[in-house]
Amino acid sequence: MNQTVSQGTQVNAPAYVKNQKLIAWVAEMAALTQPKDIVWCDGSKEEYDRLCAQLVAAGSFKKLNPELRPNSYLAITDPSDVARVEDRTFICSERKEDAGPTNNWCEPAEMRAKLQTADNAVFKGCMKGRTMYVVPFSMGPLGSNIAHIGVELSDSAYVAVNMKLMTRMGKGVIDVLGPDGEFVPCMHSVGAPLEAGQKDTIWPCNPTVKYIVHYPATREIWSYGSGYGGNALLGKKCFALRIASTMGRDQGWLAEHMLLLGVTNPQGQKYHIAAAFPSACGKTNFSMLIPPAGYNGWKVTTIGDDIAWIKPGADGRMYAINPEAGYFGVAPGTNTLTNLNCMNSLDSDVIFTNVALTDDGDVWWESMTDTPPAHLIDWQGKDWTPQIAKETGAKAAHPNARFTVAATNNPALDPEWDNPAGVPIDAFIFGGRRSTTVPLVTEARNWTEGVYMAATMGSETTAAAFGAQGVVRRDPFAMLPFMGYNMSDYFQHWLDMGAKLQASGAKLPKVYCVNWFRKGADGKFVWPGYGENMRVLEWMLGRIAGTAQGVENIFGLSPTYADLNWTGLNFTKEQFQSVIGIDRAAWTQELTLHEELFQKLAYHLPKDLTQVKAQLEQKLAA
Ligand code: SAT
Ligand code: MN
Repeated sequence: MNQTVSQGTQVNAPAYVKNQKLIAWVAEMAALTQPKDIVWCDGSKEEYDRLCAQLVAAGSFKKLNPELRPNSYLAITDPSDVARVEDRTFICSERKEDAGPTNNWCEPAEMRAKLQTADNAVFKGCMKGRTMYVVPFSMGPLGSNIAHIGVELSDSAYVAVNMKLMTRMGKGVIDVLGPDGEFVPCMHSVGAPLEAGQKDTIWPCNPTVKYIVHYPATREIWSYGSGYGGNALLGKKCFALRIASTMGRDQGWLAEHMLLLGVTNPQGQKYHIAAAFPSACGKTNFSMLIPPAGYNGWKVTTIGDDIAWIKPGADGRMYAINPEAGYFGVAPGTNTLTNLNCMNSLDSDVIFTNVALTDDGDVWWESMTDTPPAHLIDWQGKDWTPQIAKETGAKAAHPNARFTVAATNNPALDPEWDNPAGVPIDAFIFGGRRSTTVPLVTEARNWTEGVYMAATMGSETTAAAFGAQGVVRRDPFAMLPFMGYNMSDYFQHWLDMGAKLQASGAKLPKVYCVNWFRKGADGKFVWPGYGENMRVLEWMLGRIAGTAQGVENIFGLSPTYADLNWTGLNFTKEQFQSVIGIDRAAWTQELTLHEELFQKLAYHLPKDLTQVKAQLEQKLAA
């Protein structure tokens, strides 16, 4: 073991690191976890290439065919480590009520004992035989007043290279941090120490012990046992949502599970939309939407595909940035028809995880092409042919297989995406995956009804989280797995933010509830989705501008068939009726589910929301 590390004082910090708090923390963590050495990441291309080459040499990365997919890699994980682990995710606030009924809670002292201080604490010596990477990153444009800095310590080179693509990472962040800047400490270990002479696996992780822990009071993250996605890339869900939501509550801003897009109409007017959907419900596709035939002169541009940080500006409007700098998107289902911009983003400089490998050294996943290749190596390393798939149902790619790519690869990237001031939001969209009940689009009549729509959102579960798929669960604001504090207090925070801005004379963003996923009697999606969602967007912009009409229903205001632009699409009145209609019986049932949610969230549940529910019930009964 490296002497300097075991002493816990010398951590080989480069001369440009002036922040003593950071150096002391790295020393303390090295003493706890006992890595064999420490590497401070500078974020350079040389460093990225060197770490990728190391991962290739270790067998963790396969370099893809440089002719077909330049500078790109494939990583295959342990089969036990393929998604976020919600049942192992904890919010450790002092009081259980502050984590609320939607989070796993544990007393901070008890959790610290398990992780750090008890004799058998999991972080003790957990990096033995491994390198500790010091990964400084900024969530948001460097130096933006909406941005915040984090430092992740990780014993995974996979994490270091993914963080390079997903965040602004490296020396520039250390410069902004300066001698006494604040940072969120993010501790990560795959939980697989190596004894002397022990051979490493290609995806080190701990298949049985996992902890994804947040201490909101001290703004710390501790993640153990997983190397995958949101479990391990701690800037994403752990910091940018769970810790940041708490910071937002305390400081008067919002950290949301939302994509951000710009829409420019043929007259050159530009609007900005923030849209919340649960994981794997098409946020990346929506954020890169290509307007369909008949929409000449319209342009959609991407600011972010997953997370938005939103702060009120001096003019009373809400300004949003994308705290991330890359996309960690779902591969299966992505193709040139569903998301051409995304496919073009993936031409080079990509890290793929758990997709299939073609015989000529490229990647493939379900529905990437109409005709699958005759032979593949699937994500579990087995031979795969269309025939085998037919017989056994074996998937070539894991349903939660992902690509990691820098935002700058996206041909539809919005010119303002890196603007430190952010973009002003004109509308919020909330959407779940619902085969029934919820109409294609509904406008809230006011802010409170909008908050109600978001709070009561339900969605069928997807492969993004470990566990059963396709089960409807309430997913308020698409934040259920990502809330850093009590959900009811968060509803109140949204109501308060709206009230405060409205009192200042500002015009609040409009709020919409959408559902692209209603199914017909044949079990197939009725709405074509993807680029055709532009028709719904156009209606919203018309509403914002005061030119588009709609009709009131129980729930809010929806377009009639005549209110949408159908140029270029053959979609009948009957089909439209089946995606927009409100079924009273289904809604009576739906409201009993809202009631169930409200009972669960009764502690601090805002009265405004129970009032909206009472009004809906009255309308339904009328
Ligand atoms: O949290 S992940 O980054 O693994 C993906 C998601 O759930 O959206
Ligand atoms: Mn997400």
